[in-house]
Amino acid sequence: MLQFSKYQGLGNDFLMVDARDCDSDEALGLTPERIQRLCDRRFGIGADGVILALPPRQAGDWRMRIFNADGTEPEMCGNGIRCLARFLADSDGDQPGRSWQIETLAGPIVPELQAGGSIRVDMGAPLLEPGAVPTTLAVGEAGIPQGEITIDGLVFAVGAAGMGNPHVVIPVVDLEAIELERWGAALEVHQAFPARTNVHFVQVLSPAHLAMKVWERGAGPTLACGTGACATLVVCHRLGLCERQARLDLPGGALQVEWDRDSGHLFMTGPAEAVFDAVIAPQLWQPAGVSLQAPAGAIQPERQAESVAGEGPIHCAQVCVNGCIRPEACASSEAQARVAALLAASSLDDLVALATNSLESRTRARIERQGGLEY
Ligand code: ZDP
Repeated sequence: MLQFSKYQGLGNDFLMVDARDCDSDEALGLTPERIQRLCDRRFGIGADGVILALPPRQAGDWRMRIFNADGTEPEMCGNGIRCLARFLADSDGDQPGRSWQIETLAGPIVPELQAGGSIRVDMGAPLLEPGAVPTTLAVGEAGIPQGEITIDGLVFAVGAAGMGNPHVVIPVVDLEAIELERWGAALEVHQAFPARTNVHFVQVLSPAHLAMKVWERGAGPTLACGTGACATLVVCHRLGLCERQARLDLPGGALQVEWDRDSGHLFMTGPAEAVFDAVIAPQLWQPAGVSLQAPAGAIQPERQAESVAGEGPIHCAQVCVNGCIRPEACASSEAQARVAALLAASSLDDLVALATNSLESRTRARIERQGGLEY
């Protein structure tokens, strides 16, 4: 039974999985195909991505992995890390002032709970070397990768910045007039961005107030993008269009972003909210076309040979994916016997009540911490 929680930050929504006691990332069995199915808004749960809270590998408190709705794995996610901070706080009972060092593929990122419910994140320094974004655009007068990109005969003057993940930023006069679906999709896969890119159109309302629209790599149009808001501020500031600190209005709401002069780091402040806790339905977790009942003897030949010949412990999560291969020696046979006994002694109603109680106790704890909202 895989529990997850859905969280959203300015309408950028994620399925959060607490895997902090998981020995290996692989043991979770999260494949690109499963991620696509979970994130599907009609046939699945619906989300812009899946986020895992994992044990640290270096000096961090925890490690985060994020997957886009298409199953690809970006380096970082600004809205996602705010959601992760709120999720950790809800799970562990943390209070304002608490911060964590979170390991990501973009390096350590530090979110901090603020009084009033928002989360301020030290997003690190932007990457402005073309190779680090990555982009083939050369560094221009503004000291950032910049240039002109032509699509269908239309010329876009663009700037780029990396926040661990790639971003292209296009200042425009009228945000409303932008055909996001058309230009976002084309720019995401433009050859100037070999790892594809997130795409942001921005209109300058005043030097401390920007409005933007987001097309996310691997997810399409989303309501907000935290790394994108930071990249947008950097590009606009370098182009002389805004201050070092600004409010950025996204379709899902506003973020405050500051590019600190001393540290060179970006600080992003915004909300993150719990939506619901639940359990993934088994059929959503199965590989397509595979029944829930493991077919007898359906073991991959090389794995079978290895396990029969091999001594020592078997890693069930890897070797026994299609069913237990050595039930007589299975380390978890005792656990299996307990489950079998529970199933034999419980009605379906009892089991549903059991699952509901565990979710309900988590929700109740959260509500109590928030000062006792009534349903
Ligand atoms: O770089 C990418 O592939 C993005 N889709 C990752 C997600 C970024 C996000 N929008 C953010 O808030 O930074 C979640």
